[in-house]
Amino acid sequence: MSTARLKETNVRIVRATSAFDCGGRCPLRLHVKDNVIVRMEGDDAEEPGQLRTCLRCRAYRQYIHHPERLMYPQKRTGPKGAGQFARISWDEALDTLAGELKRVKQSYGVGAILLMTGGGYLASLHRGGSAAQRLLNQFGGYVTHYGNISSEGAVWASLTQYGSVMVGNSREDLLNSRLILLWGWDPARMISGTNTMYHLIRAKENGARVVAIDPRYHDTAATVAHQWIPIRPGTDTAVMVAMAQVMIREGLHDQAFLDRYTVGFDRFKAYVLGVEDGIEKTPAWAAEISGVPADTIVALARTYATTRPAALMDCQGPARSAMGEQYNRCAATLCAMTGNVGRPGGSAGGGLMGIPVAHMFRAPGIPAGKNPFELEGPKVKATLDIRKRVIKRIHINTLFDAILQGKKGGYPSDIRMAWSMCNNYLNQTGNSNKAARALKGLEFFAVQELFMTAQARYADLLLPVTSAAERSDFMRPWPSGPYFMFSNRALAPLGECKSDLQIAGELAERLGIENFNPYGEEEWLRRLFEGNSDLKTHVPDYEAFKRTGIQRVQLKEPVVAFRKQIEDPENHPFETPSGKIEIYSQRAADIQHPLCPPIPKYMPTPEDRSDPLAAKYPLQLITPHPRNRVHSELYKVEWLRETEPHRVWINASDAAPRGIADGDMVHVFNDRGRIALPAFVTERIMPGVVSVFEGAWYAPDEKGIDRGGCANTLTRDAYSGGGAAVLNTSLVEVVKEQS
Ligand SMILES: Nc1nc2c(c(=O)[nH]1)N[C@H]1C(S)=C(S)[C@@H](COP(=O)(O)OP(=O)(O)OC[C@H]3O[C@@H](n4cnc5c(=O)[nH]c(N)nc54)[C@H](O)[C@@H]3O)O[C@H]1N2
Ligand SMILES: Nc1nc2c(c(=O)[nH]1)N[C@H]1C(S)=C(S)[C@@H](COP(=O)(O)OP(=O)(O)OC[C@H]3O[C@@H](n4cnc5c(=O)[nH]c(N)nc54)[C@H](O)[C@@H]3O)O[C@H]1N2
Ligand SMILES: [Mo]
Repeated sequence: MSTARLKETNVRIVRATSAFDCGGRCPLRLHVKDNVIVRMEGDDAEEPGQLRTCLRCRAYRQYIHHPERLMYPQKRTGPKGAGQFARISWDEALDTLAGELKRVKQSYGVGAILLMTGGGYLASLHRGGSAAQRLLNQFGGYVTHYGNISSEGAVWASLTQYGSVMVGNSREDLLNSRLILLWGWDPARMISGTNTMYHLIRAKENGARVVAIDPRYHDTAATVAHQWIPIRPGTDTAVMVAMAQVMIREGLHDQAFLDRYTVGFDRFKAYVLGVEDGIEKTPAWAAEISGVPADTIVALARTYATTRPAALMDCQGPARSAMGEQYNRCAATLCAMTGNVGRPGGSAGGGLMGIPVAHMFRAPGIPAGKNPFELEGPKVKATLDIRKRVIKRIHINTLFDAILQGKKGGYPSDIRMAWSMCNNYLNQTGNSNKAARALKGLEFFAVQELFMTAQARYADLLLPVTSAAERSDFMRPWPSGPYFMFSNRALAPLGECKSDLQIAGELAERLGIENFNPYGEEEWLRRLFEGNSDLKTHVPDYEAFKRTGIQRVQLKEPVVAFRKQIEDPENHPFETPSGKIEIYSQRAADIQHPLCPPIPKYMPTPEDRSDPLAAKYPLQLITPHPRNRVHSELYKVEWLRETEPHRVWINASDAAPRGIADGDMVHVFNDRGRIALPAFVTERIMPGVVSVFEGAWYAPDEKGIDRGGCANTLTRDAYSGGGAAVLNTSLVEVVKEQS
């Protein structure tokens, strides 16, 4: 469209992006007329380097202008969870929330106030959780959660092994690889940095061999893999340990690399060869556990050890399990055994894949070198906030158990009220039925949301918030970057929506906290920019950044994690206590936690295939991330629903004896709950395993059957030794629904 024509039609083009927790960050050009996005376009940069828009961002307009967006404050009128609400004024809403905060503080103390924040909006200024944390800090304190529901296993592993969470290479480095192992990694769906697939496809065209090791034959495997190795959930470590055994027995490992850069390989070797426990971890041993044939393991070990450089790409899905951190630690150990750490075309493993440029997660949740375990006993972690006030934290995957059990269950306090924003944890943490019970029992629950989500239905008070299109903000891409985004405000707030920051500011006035939100958006952003060394380093011209919406960072060469440590070890030790890669970790040993051994190990866990419970619930459930949503976000968008119906994946050999045909309505169940959804009978999942994408909205009917098909109705609210949420470790049974 010509500029003249645009002027005539009063269409503005706004450079923006979304703030979803979606694995990428798409530059968007929003065409706006009369406060409505009428059309959208993606990045207009030339190839290579154009950042292709994903399907979720292509549906952004449908999301922002969805008819079910919350448009005004509401209070509960029916029973808790019934979703019956009536419209109220902002004054009434804010007076109510401020009043409840004061009442609960006065009656029970601040330990009775739970703040729930999450990854709903990943940007700088308007990140809802930050405003609420700042407010409650000034109010006197609160209880909140710790542990990343997402990647705590990988964080633990990377910090233990490397003392750093920056374990990734920039994606164009894949072009230097001769072998790429997609070990529980499906970037065609979860993105892992916009353009990761582009580089993976180019790497394959460049001659790299690609092998997918996954219970599912996923989209990335279908696109680029030469070989698919199906593996039972939770058994990756066994296969990796057996690969180490093959390398050691055949002398294929890089002993010089191990001697120079690592500590503790001998301890690991003793375990692998069975010196420690009398069991040599042979391919036959691992085959029995994992379902991967022994000769496949032998061949994989030989190929991986002799094809250099090779990138073993472990990620977070398999780590979101009952001993998840062992998988990432063992992957990192194989990377060291093959000398691939710090080398172009190689990889360090560790599962996080981030590079230290323009990276959203640059500030790690846990500082390097800190013991990531609970500081005050098994269920509580205390941290000092900026004002040196101790904030008690509960592990994210036991949040609702803490509400139900309080002090008598070993938690820091009895929680009476919760205030929530940017999360849908009832839906997204383990055991949704328990979560629903917990939320019903609260004296008061306030939720700031864009939609009446599964969790929002349990609120006493609902506050409508603006979307990313109604605010300006700085945003960053997921791990691989490298670029910064300035997302320009495209729309005036829709309906009566307010930003989380504005809400916190108006609450502050009611709580007698002064000067909480002293600047307008424009000035806040300027000040944030001035105070952010990362932005200051890479963005030479603020006005140009704002105008174009993006600052790309030109890398002279691909970023390779730990390159300096490998090329110049004398001057660049690893950030571990020993200064080396810790295959044996004294810090882990000191914790003396039986589920967190100092070397990576395979250990059986509750609800794996060896659990006696498997007699009753013989199928292992995995719950990967959905292509057509961001977790539970975008769930209501019709365009996206059409792209992939919500179904349970089941192998034909499991479906047939149960009388299940493709498309049949089935129940997936265990002792925690029961969901109803259609079956997808397919060879794309291995026998004995079923898969339900996470994020569909929990919707129990009058019999308690979750008709929404929320994966977490079936999962456990527990965490591994290293703090990983065990969302991929559940046993279930599947039956055809009786009509
Ligand atoms: N479209 C979309 N993209 C997203 C998100 C989203 O919701 N939607 N969420 C984003 C977020 S917050 C995150 S943390 C990342 C998550 O990214 P990941 O954690 O990598 O994603 P998952 O989908 O959980 O799992 C990845 C793969 O692991 C496989 N898998 C599961 N269990 C096992 C196992 O035991 N062994 C092996 N070998 N494989 C296993 C699954 O089949 C899947 O193919 O994705 C991000 N990207
Ligand atoms: N079974 C299973 N469960 C999982 C996973 C899994 O692999 N399997 N993956 C886990 C992972 S990796 C993650 S990261 C979590 C994600 O867990 P959550 O962060 O709880 O997931 P979302 O569905 O993204 O919920 C974000 C909510 O924030 C709201 N929101 C968006 N923007 C704003 C805003 O600006 N202000 C406010 N107040 N609200 C906003 C959205 O409408 C949405 O309801 O899920 C975890 N749950
Ligand atoms: Mo995540």
